[in-house]
Amino acid sequence: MFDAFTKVVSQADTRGEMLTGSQIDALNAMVAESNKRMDSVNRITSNSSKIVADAARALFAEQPQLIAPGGNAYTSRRMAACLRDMEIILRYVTYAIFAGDSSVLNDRCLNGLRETYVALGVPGASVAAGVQKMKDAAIAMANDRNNITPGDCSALMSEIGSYFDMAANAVA
Ligand code: PEB
Repeated sequence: MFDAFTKVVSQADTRGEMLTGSQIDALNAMVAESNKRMDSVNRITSNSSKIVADAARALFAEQPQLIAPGGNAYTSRRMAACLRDMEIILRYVTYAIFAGDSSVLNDRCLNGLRETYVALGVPGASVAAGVQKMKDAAIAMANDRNNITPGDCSALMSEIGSYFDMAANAVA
């Protein structure tokens, strides 16, 4: 598991080289902007239950066959597993945002997830649709200009979006 710093160190060490000026500049810029990152993680984390529940409701409204008899989220046990899965994915996405690196998400959550879903008969494309709904809600919250000093958050928002996309693409 890497963060933005250990990733750069690991890559430099693999090549047996000193850190480059541009690597140091990039990490320096990340530190300078880190309040935005921490605020985003804080907002998403403290609204995680709402993000999961709203995304699940919207998913089941769009794909009612999932909760009809015979559907993969039918019965309370499978509904609970589904909500739990969405919460797990959101949790790992927040770790990746915090670390500024996707390795924790990839190594501990997404690796083998597609195969798990195939084996269980869980429709991966539906999980991906749910993840996309969580992405939209999370970005709307993180990018809400109320009660903050407005600034340019575009790079961070696209980074946040990329972690959700990674999760969706891993199971779609
Ligand atoms: C992944 N999900 C399920 C299982 C596992 C995971 C390992 C099987 C064991 C269990 O039921 O608990 N676990 C999960 C995960 C990690 C992990 C992400 C990462 C670290 O350890 N069904 C739907 C929706 C979707 C869904 C589309 C969006 O119709 C999910 C929610 N996952 C779902 C369901 C099950 C499941 C299991 C319904 C139960 C399937 C079953 O038992 O038939």
